[in-house]
Amino acid sequence: MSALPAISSSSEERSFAEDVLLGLSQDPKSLPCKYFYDARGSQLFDAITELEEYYPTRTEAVIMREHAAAMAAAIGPDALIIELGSGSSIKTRLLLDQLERPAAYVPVDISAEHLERSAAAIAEDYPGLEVLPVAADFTRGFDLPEPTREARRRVVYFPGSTIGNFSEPEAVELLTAVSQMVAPDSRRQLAPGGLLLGFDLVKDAGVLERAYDDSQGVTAQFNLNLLARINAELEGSFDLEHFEHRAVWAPGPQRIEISIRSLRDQVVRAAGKQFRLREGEEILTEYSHKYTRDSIRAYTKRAGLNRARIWADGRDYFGVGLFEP
Ligand code: AVJ
Repeated sequence: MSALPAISSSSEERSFAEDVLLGLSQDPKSLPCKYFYDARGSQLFDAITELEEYYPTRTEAVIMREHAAAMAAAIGPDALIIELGSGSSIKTRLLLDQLERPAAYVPVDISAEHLERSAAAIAEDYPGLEVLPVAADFTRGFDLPEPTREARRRVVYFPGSTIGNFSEPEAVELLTAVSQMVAPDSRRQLAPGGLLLGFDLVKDAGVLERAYDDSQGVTAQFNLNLLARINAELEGSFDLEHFEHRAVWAPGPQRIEISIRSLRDQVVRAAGKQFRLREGEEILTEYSHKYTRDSIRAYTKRAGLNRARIWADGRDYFGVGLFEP
């Protein structure tokens, strides 16, 4: 067994109620974006990926379609593929289609039910591939199952620019934990492994803001759904009519900052406590950091992944890089 250590900032085993009470008691108020993904939130995110304005998902899939063969050649045969995320997307298949004799595929996802479904689908589509699902919040660390067939190296696949949800120190912590997991290991005859990482590139602020504040208001529903979830699960009293979605490009920290803004002075209840919100006050709900080739390489180098090979789409909107020790 080989563990991916937890990153310090991840909420220990704090419950939804504890995270909500903690976040709404802070100034500025905030709520962890991982709570977006209840059943309704996951449906809304799937709808977001189809939106014209939301380019990341389809752009990353184009990169995988065009370059997965080169990525697979660089990864080589008999690799153990560990995906941070359940692998329910086409991108995973585009990679698995090209890999030579992968030793096994280990999808890691916080939602056991979602994981079960997508792991079964992959196992069905790739009958010769050992699929070893791990239900875990990867920021809390997890143990790696042993594949039946010896792997030559370990490669972590982390698509979707989900790395963007982490602040710089958290991202470097996570990348460092990944770097340790894919490090060479003479006892197991493991050669140095790698990280195949999807990351969104810095671009025109208007393109970025439209991707997170679409004209149909689907992202607004996705964001405000978090309040509906608090109402449903924590006896919340949020009236969604009195809040609005905000998504703004912050050029300094190079991120989209998503928040829920109160449209009036109001007092709300959640998880048994009352909270005052002033008119205009914002509850931060998500950061989505954007990178340049230089900035993402600075992060991965700090994590001990010094070599990089980067593929991008024709508009240089999105990047996928193979980062190796
Ligand atoms: C799933 C975290 C990659 O940051 O683009 C999409 C989530 N938030 N629209 C992103 C998201 C608003 C998405 N990630």
